[in-house]
Amino acid sequence: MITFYTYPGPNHRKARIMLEESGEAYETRTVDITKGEQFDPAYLRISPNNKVPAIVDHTASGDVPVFETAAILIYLAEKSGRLLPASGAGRIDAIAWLVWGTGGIGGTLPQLHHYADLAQQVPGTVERFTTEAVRLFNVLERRLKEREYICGDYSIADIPSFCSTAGWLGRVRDLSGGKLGETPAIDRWLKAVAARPAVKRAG
Ligand SMILES: N[C@@H](CCC(=O)N[C@@H](CS)C(=O)NCC(=O)O)C(=O)O
Repeated sequence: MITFYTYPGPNHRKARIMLEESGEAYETRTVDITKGEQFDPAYLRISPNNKVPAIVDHTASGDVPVFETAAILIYLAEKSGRLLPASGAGRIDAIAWLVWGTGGIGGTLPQLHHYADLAQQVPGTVERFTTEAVRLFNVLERRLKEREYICGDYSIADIPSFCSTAGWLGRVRDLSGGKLGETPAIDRWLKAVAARPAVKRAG
């Protein structure tokens, strides 16, 4: 049994999709980050970076805490034997694109979200993060023109990028003022991932 510590937000969905994909049994515990529960000393022993999501796997040999979304996805893939090649070039390729999805797209879009929604605009910031978001979506479009999913077969590499792209592609296109063109490969991929039963269950 796995305990899933979370609060609704962008990273919550990524971990939840993988919990559903893995087939592992889990229970959900809310950590209300609006009330500061992420700083509770008991929670800091699970997630020392005071963020959600985190999991604790209650195994026969003891509890295994895991924090950071990318690490949670790798852990669940290894435990379940799903969505990550066991070795070789395919494995490191999936990990590289997983990190790109959490750190690249997943790192840039919340910044854009923050600056674009400020009542008082900070000169240059929206343009800077929009330019980077357009670049990242162009990288993704090029990749998906040549493959059905980011690493060929559907894998943990798709999950973070899917969550961020599904939520943000339209807004980045609007903010870019025409600099982000049509993205037919991304659009096809978004539909394919959204249609997966585990993704639907995760909500
Ligand atoms: N690098 C972390 C980021 C997680 C993150 O930013 N979580 C946010 C919610 S989506 C959070 O816990 N915020 C609470 C806080 O900053 O105190 C990951 O990928 O898991």
